[in-house]
Amino acid sequence: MAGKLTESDAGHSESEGVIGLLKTMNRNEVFEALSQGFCQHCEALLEKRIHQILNRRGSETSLSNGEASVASNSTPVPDLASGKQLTPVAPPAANFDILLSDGLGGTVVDNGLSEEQKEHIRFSQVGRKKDFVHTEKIDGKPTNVLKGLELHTKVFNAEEQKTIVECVYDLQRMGQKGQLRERTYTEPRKWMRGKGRVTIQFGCCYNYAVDKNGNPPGIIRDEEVDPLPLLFKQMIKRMVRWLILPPTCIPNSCIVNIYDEGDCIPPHIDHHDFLRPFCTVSFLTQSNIIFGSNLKIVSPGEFSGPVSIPLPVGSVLILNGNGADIAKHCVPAVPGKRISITFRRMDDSKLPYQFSPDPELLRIKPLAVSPRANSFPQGHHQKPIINSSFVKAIVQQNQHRNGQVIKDKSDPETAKTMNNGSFLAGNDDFPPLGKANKTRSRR
Ligand SMILES: O=C(O)CCC(=O)C(=O)O
Repeated sequence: MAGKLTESDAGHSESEGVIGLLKTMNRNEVFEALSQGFCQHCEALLEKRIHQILNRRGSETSLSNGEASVASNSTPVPDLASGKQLTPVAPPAANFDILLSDGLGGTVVDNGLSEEQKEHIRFSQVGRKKDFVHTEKIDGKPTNVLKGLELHTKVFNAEEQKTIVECVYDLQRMGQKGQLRERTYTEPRKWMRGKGRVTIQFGCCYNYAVDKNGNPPGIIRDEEVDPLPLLFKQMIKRMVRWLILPPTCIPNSCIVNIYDEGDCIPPHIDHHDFLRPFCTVSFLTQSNIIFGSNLKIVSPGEFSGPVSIPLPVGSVLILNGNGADIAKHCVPAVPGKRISITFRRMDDSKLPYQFSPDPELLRIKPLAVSPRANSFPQGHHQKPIINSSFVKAIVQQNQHRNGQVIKDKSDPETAKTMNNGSFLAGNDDFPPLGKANKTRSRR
């Protein structure tokens, strides 16, 4: 490679040679060109050069506190006020494109990477587990009832989780003060262990069980709830861009579950008024979700089933295929305060009558990644070529410089086998929504 990068390469003029070509490219194109297809030797050489350049820049920036820190600090973080302003307001285009925070810059030293580069790096750090297997006999046939489940970890970093959780608490306060539409916020009376989960619905009013007006379970088309908050739309955008959700099934509704310690969600299969896949994002406390075609009630808030999957904070669980439609799922009494946000796309024929599609959610494009030679069978789940050792080196270099500790633990998502059993959720487990107890604050 070194030889090829000389300006007077084998009869090529500067404008024709590799250096000449590189000079005609913008930063992102250069980044792309340098991110793929090198042999070990060339990659090592490139890595060495990058280290030299970064070291040089590191010593320069440590002597000046001007431009670099300004550039880093200028990375926009979504305004929590987004939770307060529920009428959708179009954010400035640049902010919306930048997607939450990059988590690479720290607050003091600029890492010299463009927003696009940082997004690629964050994207390459996402853990993706898609090989969940648990075989049960369904209609006499051995069936992997977990087929279609995917766990994507490290999708939202600690800073982003904090922002999202604060936003949820802001929304909860608004709900408690009666500032959200009636069926948006529901805080049931905690009449027994496991039964206190608060829910906040956006995009549609979903009825878990026949309600006081006789509405059957499903989306109530003539009922209005508040639209998706801006921050939640940014989360959706990230999940589509980072190949977690397909662009063919962009969520247009969500339900926020706020669990106190001991609260649960009983075994269920999500209603088919919602398309597949759908997903749930976890915050505050890692909890287990249990899957199986038969789940058993053990005691109030406690359930058992054949497979238990830990949901790390900041992770996204995709439910699709058998994992959404054959296996039931539930979250037993949680060990500590937990928040989850379940994003789902409504079936077009079930949209609320007043629903109008949000333009911000119409044109989300997945991040462009170069497929490896051994590309994955599902086209939208290819590993990016950008995940090479020298890009990791850039990340590590910057983490070192910003004083961050590098953790590279494998994800603890090993599924445990538990007892099998049978269970049918009663109406009692999903009380009708819309009766908010506005007298208590449980934060
Ligand atoms: O809290 C969770 O992770 C699961 C939520 C869920 O199953 C639902 O909202 O239907």
